[in-house]
Amino acid sequence: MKIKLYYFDGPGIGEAIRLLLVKTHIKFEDIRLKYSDFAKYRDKFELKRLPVLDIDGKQYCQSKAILFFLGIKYDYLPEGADEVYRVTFVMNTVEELMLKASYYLYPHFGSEDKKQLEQKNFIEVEGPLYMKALEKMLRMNKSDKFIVGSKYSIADFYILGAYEGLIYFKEWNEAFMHIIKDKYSLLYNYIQTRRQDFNLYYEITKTKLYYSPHSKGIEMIRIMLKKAGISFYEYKNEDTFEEDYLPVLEHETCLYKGNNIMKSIGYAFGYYPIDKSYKVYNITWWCEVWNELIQGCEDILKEHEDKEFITTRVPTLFEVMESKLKAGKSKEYVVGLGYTIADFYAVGVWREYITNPKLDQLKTIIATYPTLYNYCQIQHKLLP
Ligand SMILES: N[C@@H](CCC(=O)N[C@@H](CS)C(=O)NCC(=O)O)C(=O)O
Repeated sequence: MKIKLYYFDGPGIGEAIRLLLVKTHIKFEDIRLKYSDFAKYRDKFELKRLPVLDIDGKQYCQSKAILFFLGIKYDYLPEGADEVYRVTFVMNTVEELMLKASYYLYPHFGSEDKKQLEQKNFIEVEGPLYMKALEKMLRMNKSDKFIVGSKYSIADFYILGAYEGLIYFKEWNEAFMHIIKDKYSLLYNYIQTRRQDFNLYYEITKTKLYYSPHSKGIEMIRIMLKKAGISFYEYKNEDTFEEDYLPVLEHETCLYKGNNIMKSIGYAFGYYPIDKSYKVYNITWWCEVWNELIQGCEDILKEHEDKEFITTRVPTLFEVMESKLKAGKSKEYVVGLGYTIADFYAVGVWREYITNPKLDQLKTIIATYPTLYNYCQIQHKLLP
């Protein structure tokens, strides 16, 4: 079963669906479109709005309908009439609350006086009305760890998704968070407890790797990030950044293009030691040779070139790599006695190109260079 979730790159009404899928350990492609690009995709979707869940090509839309659908499928819907009423009550209340909160951010009346009036009304009247109703629901429930019943229901995902929106938008965060914490502590504590179930997911979504189907050498970046213990999120249909800048890694700052990403992250984690010039030379040597191989393979895959590159140039490249590896300090690492970015390049190329069935001759050729072949096979198994 292939599942894709289309939504924008932010929490919003799609977040509850993401959380349900994450909690259930369902593998899905989390396609996060940029709003500015949405016009290009809009007509693909029945109601021309997101979120849309695509299961093996069948589309499901309307966020709450999707949650009920997944809720029944994965057992997040209680059975009794009373509990189903409470789940639906919570979801509708949160939905209305968020709608009114969005008027707080973007007041629909133009003048400044009315804006202030509307915001005052939300803080003093509307907000408390809905928040008290939610807190009452939690107080009446048999557990204060879940909003309805004593296990996850779609209402919990709905609340958590909305809460992420509050954190995400600075103005909301500043305006509402202290109120929720001070006045609705039961609700606040429940959310904090539940949110811990998603620590890993939120950690992962902080570092973002953007690329497009045309980007090259993504696997080596993945290997390095995993090796460095950095969790990350992949955006594989990226088209906001110009193709020439891809891949892009957002990790504290934005790093552009594969080789720069490898060097910057590699340097930060000790995989690109620039204190020794001979090491820099050797690492660069290996990376350049792998890059040449990548370029040649890409040309073949794009059918810009016939397989002559493989039969003529590749044996030469493997030959020089074989002798350099043999002459090195260790047969386990290409430079020195520990991992460097050159090893990540090697295994990235092994996984993306050498073992690619469309480039079948490569594997036969490399097998004739035993030191290089063994090194690649061993590191492919050892590296994440
Ligand atoms: N009732 C729908 C609302 C969908 C909706 O309005 N989605 C917004 C994003 S939160 C959207 O797709 N906006 C794009 C547009 O209006 O062009 C649902 O719950 O799924």
